[in-house]
Amino acid sequence: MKGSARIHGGRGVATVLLLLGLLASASSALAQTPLADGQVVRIDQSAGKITIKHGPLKQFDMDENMTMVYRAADPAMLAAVKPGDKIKFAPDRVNGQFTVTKIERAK
Ligand SMILES: [Cu+2]
Repeated sequence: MKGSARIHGGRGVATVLLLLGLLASASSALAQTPLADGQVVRIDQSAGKITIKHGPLKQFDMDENMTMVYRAADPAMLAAVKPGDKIKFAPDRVNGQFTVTKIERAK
């Protein structure tokens, strides 16, 4: 039938998985920002702050490479990384403060 949305083979499966993934991330408020690449410069665990060197983050009008301090949404997550580590992190703005809501070591 003309105009019907027929799903073909593997591509259709990939599309469905992609949609499921989008739905899953949409349901989690913290997953709205994609993970950015960065490198840990400094960690101040007692203050719950981490200094990260990272590339442009257009969503925050950061147009070039920079090194800046982020608040950790949960100071405990700073224990998983150390200065020099390459990381993937989720930057967000919480109450006007740049905040990292997720950090993982880049593989
Ligand atoms: Cu920045």
